[in-house]
Amino acid sequence: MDSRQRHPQRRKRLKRPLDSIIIHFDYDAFYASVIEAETPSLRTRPLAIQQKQIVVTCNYEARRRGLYKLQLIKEAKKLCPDVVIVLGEDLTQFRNASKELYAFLRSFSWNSRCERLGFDEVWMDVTDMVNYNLELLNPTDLTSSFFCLSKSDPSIGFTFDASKVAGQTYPVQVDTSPDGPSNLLRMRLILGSHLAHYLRERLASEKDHTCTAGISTNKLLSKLVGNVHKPNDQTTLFPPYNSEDGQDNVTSFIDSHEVGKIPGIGFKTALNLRALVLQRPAKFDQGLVYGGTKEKVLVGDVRKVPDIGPEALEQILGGTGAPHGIGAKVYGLLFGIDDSEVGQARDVPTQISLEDSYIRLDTISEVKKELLLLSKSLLRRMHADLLEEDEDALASARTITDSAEPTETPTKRWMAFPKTLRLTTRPRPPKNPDGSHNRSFARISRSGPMPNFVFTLKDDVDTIAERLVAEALLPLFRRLHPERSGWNLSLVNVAATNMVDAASEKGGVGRDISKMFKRQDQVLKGFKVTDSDDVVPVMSRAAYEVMNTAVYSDQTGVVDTNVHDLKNARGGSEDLPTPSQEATIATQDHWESEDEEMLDEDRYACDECGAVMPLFAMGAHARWHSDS
Ligand code: TTP
Ligand code: MG
Repeated sequence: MDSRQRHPQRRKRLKRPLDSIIIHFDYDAFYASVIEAETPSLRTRPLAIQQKQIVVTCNYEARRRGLYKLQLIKEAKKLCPDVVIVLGEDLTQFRNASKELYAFLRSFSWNSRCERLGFDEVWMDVTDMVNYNLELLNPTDLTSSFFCLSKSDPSIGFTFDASKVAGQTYPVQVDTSPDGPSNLLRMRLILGSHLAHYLRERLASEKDHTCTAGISTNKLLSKLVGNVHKPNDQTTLFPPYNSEDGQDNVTSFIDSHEVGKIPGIGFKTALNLRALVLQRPAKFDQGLVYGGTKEKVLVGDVRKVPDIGPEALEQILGGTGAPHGIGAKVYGLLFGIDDSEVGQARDVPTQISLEDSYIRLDTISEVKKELLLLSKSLLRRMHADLLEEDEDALASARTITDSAEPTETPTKRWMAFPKTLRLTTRPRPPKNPDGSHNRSFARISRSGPMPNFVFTLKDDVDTIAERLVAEALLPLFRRLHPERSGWNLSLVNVAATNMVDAASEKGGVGRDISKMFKRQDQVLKGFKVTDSDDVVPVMSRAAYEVMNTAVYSDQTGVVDTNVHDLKNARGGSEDLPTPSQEATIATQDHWESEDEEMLDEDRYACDECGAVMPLFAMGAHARWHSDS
């Protein structure tokens, strides 16, 4: 039965909301640029960053010589024998640089709507700054305008020519005359383009990083339009944005994208959409790292499917595992409509999670060793991400001396504390009767309260880690795998979740560790930790009252994976796989749910080494095995 018969509704043209102005930043060759900032002489050399056997990124000099992201190191060396290769397995310096650049951009924001995706992308909702400056424009003298960066100090800002857009535009030829159609939106986008230009220049001159920017009315379009001119450039998606007949710039822009390149359309959804258009599965190009599919199915092709609409898409894409309302969401995306908000800046991640993958992990003593390594990394990350300098150290010290924890060193304090410790494993299933392996297998997890002793600052990380393994992780492990042997794990993940914002606690618990411990004890007593695979701690009424100002959120925090893995921070866009390491920063909306969608079903494990990756990366990975 074809889709027309099943879904007899009419095709609708959607109206695009135009209220917001969003800038998307993507740092150029980010890891390479971090290395170059440290060693500027490398700027003129071809430079590649290596993780496992793969070039995760390379600078633009290397790209000029034919190198590309996710190329095998071996090939890169063959192509460019003088390439400088730097190991990028340790993410610390990239994480730090990312935080610093993000803080810099955020410092300009008025509304704190500033959201990071992965390490090297940031969206800023600059609607308020743009609208404020729109009011300040003098229509009779646009060429010498002043963009005000502070509402309280009118002298802070920069001069600019508001009769012209800054940087590039999509389409190339645009009408900038002051009284053409879409005048207001055009002016607001022009203001956004100048702000983006200014911020990019400051980032380059003060932080030594160039970036690429996209300016439009939502997260989706700003991210996509930024890609039009890379690197070190910017592109504004120019009006008209709406039309009766589809003759607007958004339609022509979005229609030319392959469906798998649309952030928010995950790997599986893209497969389904291609199959919908082709009426059969699309052919894959196994040999390509970036691969995707041999048969490109464009957004425009999907929109032309007869009787396509939100309900039809819900029927095709909905079902087990798919988020509710996926049909309406995807239908909107096909029109370039994305109503997800730019997330409010957050100082702490909502979750910290670390994992490693294994070819063989099947004895308790090995498991203990790995749990210890993961626990040490987890604790270091908790210290790095959740502690801040305590300016009130003396005051805190006085309080602490009266408390049960008199020897705490009060120079740092917890900004947030995770209430739950989660252990996840991915056991390899036994071989099928015909000797084959299942390609993808599921993760299972158990959770329990995070023990209080992890928050102490008087013991070193190694000591706390040992205790964490013995007293919390091994008991969780035994619940997951009660048998002493007979299992073989391909992955272990240790996570600190259910982050509670200390500053939002009544009475400023975050300022006083001893009080926090006491209160946390009370709170944790209220947990009913269940044994389900998807543990959501349930709080008693009393515990809820203690914690009534706390923030509960399921947003993903930070995940570092030391495996060949998918860069699942990428909002479901399938052109950005990560072969080795990943870092995920919280997002609050469908960008993340798509990632979640990718997490288990769309990852495939290599039979040979257990490395996990999306289907389209498997060809390259197999090639790597045969080469190595
Ligand atoms: P990207 O933004 O994809 O790449 P880039 O910033 O290096 O280059 P571009 O100029 O094209 O934007 O990724 C950001 C960083 O993430 C990159 O510097 C290295 C890291 N990364 C991985 O760890 N794994 C991957 O698979 C990719 C593609 C990137
Ligand atoms: Mg980048």
